[in-house]
Amino acid sequence: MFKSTRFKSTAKSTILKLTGIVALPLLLVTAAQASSEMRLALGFASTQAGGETVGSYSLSNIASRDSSGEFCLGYGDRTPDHVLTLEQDFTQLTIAVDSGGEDTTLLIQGPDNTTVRCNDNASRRDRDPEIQDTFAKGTYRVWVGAFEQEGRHRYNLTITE
Ligand SMILES: [Ca+2]
Repeated sequence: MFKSTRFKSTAKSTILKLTGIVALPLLLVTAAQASSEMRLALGFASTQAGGETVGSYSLSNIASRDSSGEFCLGYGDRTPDHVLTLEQDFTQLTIAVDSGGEDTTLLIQGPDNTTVRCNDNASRRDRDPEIQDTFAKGTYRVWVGAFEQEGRHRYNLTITE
């Protein structure tokens, strides 16, 4: 009788421990998949969104090169970090990443799946990326990657008209 109670108690505590171990990775996956959403109309001037690079998904899986032949580099999550909806056509937008000196990359897909823009380094001295272009009205998916796999870098994404 004593032995049986003791066994039950041990079994219960093992189940609780297992539940704890299983629940943690599920929470982390959910957090990594959340995309920040932005809607921009003409005249917004400038806006920012923060984030952190994480992941082992090679962004070259989305496109190996962009529409102008630039390589799509870096690693991130399978889902976009930011979803950007433009309510009108913009003759010029600058989308820049600032991680404070780390090596990050940028991939923008949209408004259709086949149009991709990529950048690794804004300049020879700046390893954060920047894309300046004309953007038609529509929804764009934005990935900020780390140049090295699993690289974790906090960044600010700045969009300027
Ligand atoms: Ca870079």
